[in-house]
Amino acid sequence: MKALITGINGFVGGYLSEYLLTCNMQVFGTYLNKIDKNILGKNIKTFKLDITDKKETLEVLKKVRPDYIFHLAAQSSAAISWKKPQLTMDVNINGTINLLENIKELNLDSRILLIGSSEEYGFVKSEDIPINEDQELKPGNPYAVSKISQTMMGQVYSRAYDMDIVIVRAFNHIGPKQSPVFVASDFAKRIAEIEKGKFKPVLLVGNLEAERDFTDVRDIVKAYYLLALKGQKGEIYNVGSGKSYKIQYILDTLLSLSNVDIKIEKDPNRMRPSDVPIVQCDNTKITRLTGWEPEYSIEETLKDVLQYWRQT
Ligand code: A2R
Repeated sequence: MKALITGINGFVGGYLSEYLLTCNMQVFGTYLNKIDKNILGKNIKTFKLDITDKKETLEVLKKVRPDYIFHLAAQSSAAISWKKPQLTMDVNINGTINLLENIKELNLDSRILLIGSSEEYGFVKSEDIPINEDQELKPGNPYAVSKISQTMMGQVYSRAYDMDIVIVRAFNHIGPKQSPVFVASDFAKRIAEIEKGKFKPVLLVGNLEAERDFTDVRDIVKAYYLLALKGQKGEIYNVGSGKSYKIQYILDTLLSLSNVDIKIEKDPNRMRPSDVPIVQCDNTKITRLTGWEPEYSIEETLKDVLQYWRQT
């Protein structure tokens, strides 16, 4: 079976490609900029592709004719979406439309997994926690709006053209190699740098009270694989651990793994006034369908994240 991963060079793409190879899939991937040398060494054929270019996208699909498409390519940061809303819409919405239109025009029967985000739910009230797939959508940033559009286009194309599309709403994922724009990587990277004597022992933090559902990226990619195999056409599935942790717990766990004495200072620039207090996934739908369960504990994941930054 042939699997095409758009955005193979990203955080999730690296783990997903490794996992699919272990499942005996033939893996193809697209990247926008420079390809990671770790991917180059593997048995994976890669294509340079800007997903906003419909013709380029067509060429890749014609060459691969994939059985499965894992559409990860995106402008994936909510923070960047405030600075680059047009780019975010272009890549996340028009890029997805290019992909879907080309698959339709080529008459491919590929199963397509569109990766959306828990950000689509946005401002959820505490009584609606944990969040299930029927929750009303109240997006709080341009990224969330772009992913809502992607999800809705997926449902519309699945219904109107009978395309084999399955939609994911992924909650926060963490793990080694994640960009330090995300909180756990940010803390771990700075702790590792302090340990190496590169900075004085002070860690700047934002809102430590927010509670988020963190899942190890190595568990996330298994969920994507299972949904590719078993997901129902046109359906949306939450992917998240079902447990939520305060950012304070992430910080305390990382600090407990280090021997250096670090002073914590609040940084007003890192405070987001619109932070939703709790995000927690109701994962009943995916667990019932596939039996998926996360295997990594948050403590194991954080240990691996800190270890990664120590070695980097
Ligand atoms: O710059 P590159 O080569 O690393 O590629 C990025 C790729 N990408 C694009 N690919 C094609 N055409 C574009 N115009 C374009 N813009 C960006 O998407 C990058 O490697 C990949 C996304 O990877 P990350 O930013 O690391 O996201 P992550 O955490 O792997 O998330 C995967 C998916 C995304 O759809 C998120 O929105 C969702 O899961 O949560």
